[in-house]
Amino acid sequence: KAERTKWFKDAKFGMFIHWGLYAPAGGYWPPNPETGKKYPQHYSEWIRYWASVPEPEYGKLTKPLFQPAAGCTEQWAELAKDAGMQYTVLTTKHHDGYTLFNAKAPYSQKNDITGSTNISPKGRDMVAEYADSVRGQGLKVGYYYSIIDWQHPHAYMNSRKWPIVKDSDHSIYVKYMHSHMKQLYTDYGKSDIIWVDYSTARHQGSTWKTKTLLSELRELQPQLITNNRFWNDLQNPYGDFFTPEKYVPATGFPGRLFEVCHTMNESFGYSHHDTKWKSCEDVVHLLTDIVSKGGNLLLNVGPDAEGRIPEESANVLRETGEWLKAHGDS
Ligand code: FUL
Repeated sequence: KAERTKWFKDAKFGMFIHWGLYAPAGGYWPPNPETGKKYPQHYSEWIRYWASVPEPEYGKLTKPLFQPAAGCTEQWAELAKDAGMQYTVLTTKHHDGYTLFNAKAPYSQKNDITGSTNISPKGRDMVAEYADSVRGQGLKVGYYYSIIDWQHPHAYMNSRKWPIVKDSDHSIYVKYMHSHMKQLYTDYGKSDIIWVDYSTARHQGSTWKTKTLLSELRELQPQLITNNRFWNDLQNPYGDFFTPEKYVPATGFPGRLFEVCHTMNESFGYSHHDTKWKSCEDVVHLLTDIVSKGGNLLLNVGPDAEGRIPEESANVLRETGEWLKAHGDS
């Protein structure tokens, strides 16, 4: 294990990228900053939940609003490199259930939802573009995947808010989710991190069959390291690293690897109204505080509907890279 995680321990600084259908909504529903209602909650990637958006309205965000510009992932990777980051993690599927890849596992019957979860534009695969760009800069590649799923009719979380299926069969969702994750670590070359997201006992961890899934993923790619959110509760002792979210544990986690995930403003997903940007000084303080406690910083950017990282955050990240070059030891 020490060998497997060595690069991660040394890496210190990575880029988190939250990008999906919540980007065109940008914290408003209907998805328009002039006419929509503003949802002031910090996590814009939760808009589907905050505004209780059902199908088919939510899926309509794909066309024509979600419009990744050609080469946008190249810009992300260059920026990560310029900022002095060593790795990146992209949301391949967030809680809203839509995927940036063309998932081979389709929705299953016994429900009214048809069609694909794929939001990549026709003829493109944003996960492939991302992985190529990031590897092209010599950085390590990670995928965030949400086990929580507000779309799939047989996922627990879905039935809590949108009771679509009466006789919900959770095993259908488990198969679906396993297939997605295996696809991610089969079709996109050698990768480095599994960043799974769900975390509380409420979501009934043991029923996801994560132990089986993890051993299957490790068989596919033995070098993979994983966060601790495969299991119940953020403080659980499993996985390769802990994942404190938007806070720095006072004394770190002695004897354990950890990675603080934090945001450039308040939200992870793109938000039109969240302009509380950190300065370069803020980022340097955060990074040095975490690193002095033995952890990594996974700092988030939220590209907009066209895949552009807001200039305010891009500028601060470039400045941070300059600072690191001048003051860092590598
Ligand atoms: C949380 C999610 O609910 C947030 O939206 C975000 O992705 C964060 C990193 O993890 O659990």
